[in-house]
Amino acid sequence: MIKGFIFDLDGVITDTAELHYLAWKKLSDDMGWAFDREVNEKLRGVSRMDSIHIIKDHNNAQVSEAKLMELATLKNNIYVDSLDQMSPKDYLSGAQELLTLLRQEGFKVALGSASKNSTKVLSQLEATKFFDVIGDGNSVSKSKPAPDIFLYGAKKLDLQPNECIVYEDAEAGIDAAQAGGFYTVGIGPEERVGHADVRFDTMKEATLFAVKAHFKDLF
Ligand code: B16
Ligand code: MG
Repeated sequence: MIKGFIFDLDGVITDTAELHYLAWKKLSDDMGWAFDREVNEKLRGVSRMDSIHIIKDHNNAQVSEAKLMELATLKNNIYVDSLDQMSPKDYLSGAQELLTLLRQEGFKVALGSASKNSTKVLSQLEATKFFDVIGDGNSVSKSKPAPDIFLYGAKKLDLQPNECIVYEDAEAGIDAAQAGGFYTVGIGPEERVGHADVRFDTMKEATLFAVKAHFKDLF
């Protein structure tokens, strides 16, 4: 029986990818590093420190771990400032409606994001009220594709993984949820999340009705 839902944040509830892109781009420009949207796509669902390693490697740069942490902090300051412009108009289409319906139907709901800034993002969206548990980059040390963040959410919801459906837009996110024994809904193209139990191009299509229709024996 499905009793709970666990949602990734960026790419599922809202699209912070553009703000992450602008902040990494500013840092890269200041460093004289190459960085474009293709590289940014590789950072989807990836933790901040793993992200800066990907950018450093892309540039064949030699930088100490201490300096990388300093640079990641600089990027984060730019990113966090840019979150001030977010508001409830920035839900991905369909996300707010789904969260509202899950509350009405009495499902338990957790966040399972790699971001250490999820509290601020949810607050800007006025979405905090939709979540019983906030699992994010501050909750666990091993990031996706390790299942830890979703296992943390399920445990806090007092549910088993096979009682939860995870919504994810990243390949590593679907891998993480499957490694933990969760049912999965992939948001995005086949080549990215085609390994999910069910896939939708956008959140708008990933309604409770559509998900119930797919997992009909579990409701
Ligand atoms: P922060 P998600 C991820 O969010 C983003 O997709 C990824 O680009 C970002 O690096 C990561 O959060 C960490 O974010 O720097 O705010 O801690 O998709 O896991 O919600
Ligand atoms: Mg994501």
